[in-house]
Amino acid sequence: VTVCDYQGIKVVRVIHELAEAGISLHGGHLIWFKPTGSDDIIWLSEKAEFDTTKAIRGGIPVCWPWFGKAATPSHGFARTSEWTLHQHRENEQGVIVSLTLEDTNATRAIWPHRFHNQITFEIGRELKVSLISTNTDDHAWSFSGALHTYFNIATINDLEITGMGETYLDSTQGNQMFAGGDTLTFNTETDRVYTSPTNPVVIHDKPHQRKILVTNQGHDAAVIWNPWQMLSMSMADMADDGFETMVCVESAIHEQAITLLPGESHTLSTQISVEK
Ligand code: TA6
Repeated sequence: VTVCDYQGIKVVRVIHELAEAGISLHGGHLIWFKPTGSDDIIWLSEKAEFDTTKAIRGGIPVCWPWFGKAATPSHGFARTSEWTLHQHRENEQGVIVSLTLEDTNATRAIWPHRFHNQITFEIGRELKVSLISTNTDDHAWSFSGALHTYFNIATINDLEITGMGETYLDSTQGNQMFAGGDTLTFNTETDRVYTSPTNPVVIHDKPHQRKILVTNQGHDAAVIWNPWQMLSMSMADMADDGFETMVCVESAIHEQAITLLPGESHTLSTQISVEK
């Protein structure tokens, strides 16, 4: 485990016999994960901008303390904050790296609460990411958020996702609620919040002859997003055809923001494994 300079930002680089990973301190953001003998599981935009005022396009952005455009900045400030490397250690399953983020004058100007966040990455044959949020203030506060994982896929035109539950809010259709959607294929912009999530969500990547299993905890929604061509073209940090090889499957707290009393903690996690 070393901390190195990567495109002008600090990245915790993990090289282990079971896997390799890179975690940016900017955003507390995992930007690559590659189990030994496998392709990259996580998608990182070829046009990603490593600018400390922006979120990195790809990887696992940490959306916190809110999801989406509930307030400004969009998806909260955690993904554009500088996290601190707390500790790293090894066990039989691989390497565990933890980063922390606490409130500052700047965060309290946006969101007036004291907090302690710890994000832990368990890196081995599988990847588990756990975000533990603790209320260190003297009053209760509420939050939502997401582990907004971008997955690397062969092609969005030959992809199926199952296991995310039946009902969903469709952001491309005025957030109307729909039902009956437990198998999803893609032929247009897709931005859905599955509101009764089940586990695991399975990404069937047939050309790669693999399934990616995503098991979430501490969430109340599974979000699935692909921007398709028009939106890809409008994003400076995404190639025009970038949408073809990515899909986001997110562990999200959406509907019911979680309320923490002083001293209380909540863990939001996502566990990612690959089956041939
Ligand atoms: O999780 C889906 C979503 O909220 C979409 O609506 C889309 O905007 C995406 O996240 C990316 O958001 P960003 O702020 O990173 O451009």
